[in-house]
Amino acid sequence: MTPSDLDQRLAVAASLALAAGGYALEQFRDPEARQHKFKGPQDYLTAVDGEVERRIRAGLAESFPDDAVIGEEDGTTGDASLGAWVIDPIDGTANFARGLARWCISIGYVLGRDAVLGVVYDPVHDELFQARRGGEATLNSKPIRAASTPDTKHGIVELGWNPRLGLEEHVTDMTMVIGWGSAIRRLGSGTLGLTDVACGRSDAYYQRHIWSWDVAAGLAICEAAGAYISPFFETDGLTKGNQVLVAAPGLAPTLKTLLTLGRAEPKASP
Ligand code: LIP
Repeated sequence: MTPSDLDQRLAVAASLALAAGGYALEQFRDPEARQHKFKGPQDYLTAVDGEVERRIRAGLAESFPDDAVIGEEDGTTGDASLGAWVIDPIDGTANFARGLARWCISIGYVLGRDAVLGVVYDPVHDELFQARRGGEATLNSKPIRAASTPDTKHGIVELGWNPRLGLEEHVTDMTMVIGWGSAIRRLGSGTLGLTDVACGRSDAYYQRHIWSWDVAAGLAICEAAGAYISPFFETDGLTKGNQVLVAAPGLAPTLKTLLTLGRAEPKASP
């Protein structure tokens, strides 16, 4: 895929994220529209998730009818082995459902073992993150870079969690990170956890198991912003998920220790 192909896809993805974000924001402001059910323990689902994914899929099909698409709600269409769009229509669904303003729309493109482009839109704050391989990462068209924080003693680290993971794994990770002198947080959107690293609002995001749609766009943005990104897609991350670490360069050497503990096997698939 040429740089021009990537630029064309990036522009379409940004346009679709902005349009779908306008719809999602209207729904977010309506408590009735935020009614939700559960796909599993602490795994929220709203009607907005499905409608946002439908709108994005329709737009991609119009511009790139031969492209494969993997979405959190509607699965895989097309041959993803040749590259695929990877969509999380609403990341941070629990926050969205409960009226907390920390959620976003995530559209990435994965080619082989690399996330080669990503668009993340936070409609509440009107913040559009985007990047493509070989280009710069931007927030509302302004360049962003990972923080220059020198080490974990001066760091803020977000540890993602979900009930698919065992309590002991999460406690182990918290104990290690606090032991390295970092402050920890868990804010409920893995995608925004990654973009926080890309723009320097935090220094790392780690989660023992997370799905490809949560991270595909954020990984492309973090890589372009100069952050360390773990090899999420080197095994079967696209279909089975994987552990994910993104980190400011000063913290990466220490935090990579977390990766040696290995991917947690989810208790139940979605
Ligand atoms: C969320 C992830 C987050 C994880 C949550 C949930 P969703 O994605 O972004 O990292 O901890 O359990 O999976 O379900 O809101 O799209």
